[in-house]
Amino acid sequence: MTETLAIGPYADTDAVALTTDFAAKFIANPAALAALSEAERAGIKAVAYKGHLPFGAAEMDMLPALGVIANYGVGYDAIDVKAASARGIKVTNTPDVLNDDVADVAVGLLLMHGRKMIAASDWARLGQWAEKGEFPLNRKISGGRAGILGLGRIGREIADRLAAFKCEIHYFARSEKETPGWTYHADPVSLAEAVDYLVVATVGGEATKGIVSKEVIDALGPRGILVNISRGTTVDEAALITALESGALGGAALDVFLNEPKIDPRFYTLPNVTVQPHQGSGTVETRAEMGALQRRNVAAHLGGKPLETLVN
Ligand code: 8YV
Repeated sequence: MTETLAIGPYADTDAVALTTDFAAKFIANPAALAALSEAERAGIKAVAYKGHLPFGAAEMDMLPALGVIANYGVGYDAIDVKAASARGIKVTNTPDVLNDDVADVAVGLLLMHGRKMIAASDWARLGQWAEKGEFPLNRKISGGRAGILGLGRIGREIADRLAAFKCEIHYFARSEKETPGWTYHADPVSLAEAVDYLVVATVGGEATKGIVSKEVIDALGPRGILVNISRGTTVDEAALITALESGALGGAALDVFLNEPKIDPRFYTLPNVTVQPHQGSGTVETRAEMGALQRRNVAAHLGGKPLETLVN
């Protein structure tokens, strides 16, 4: 009987590898656990988890032999780590391998938004270039004042990229870091006041819920651009939409939302919003590395070896 349960929407390559390496059993989401027999659940020692649906104490209690939850992703806010630790269950994630891709999407979003590249593409494709002439002038991004909220591994990659775009770099983090001439702000409001663009790169979860508050949004102001590649939960979305509708905030370029993929439909109609479908780490190359790291953690647990990227 299989010892590994793969939960979530896996790409074919990962599904094949999980099958080859562990003869994994697949279920679509945590709710599908209930459909497994008691004997099947009792045999599961490792969960390879993918997705953003909550995986908590109730799910863990259905898997009495579970020893590891190997998450496919750096963010593990969907997993109740406290509940896992209380049950002696290890949690692992996939840090570092996705830093470049997520940072690329953050900077890409800022450029797409400021330079109105989606509308400009439509202008050409739909014949307006030939009919009406030049696309309307838009907004210079290079050389602006950029704020990074959360200067972890991904935040640093974003800051490095924006520094290469000649931006002034400001940041907020829990503590001041060793940085090459960047300006530290002790709270998110003072960070937002100091910048033209605010890029949210902090972890998700309870501790950062709504850290981009109405006050932060108001401080960013009518010319401000909010970029979010972290989690939908980090932003007060109701305040964000109100500010975008009234013009209190200039614009937002977002890869993450509350209630993905059924996000608030107003994001699709507001003209000052650029939307990406949570694709930060979504390249063939990076997803292959994330899958491989997840599987190394599963293999390490099943083989009684130290886990590579342990969270708890
Ligand atoms: C997801 C992510 O893991 O790493 C993260 O924290 O948000 C993503 O890379 C990916 O969408 C698969 O669910």
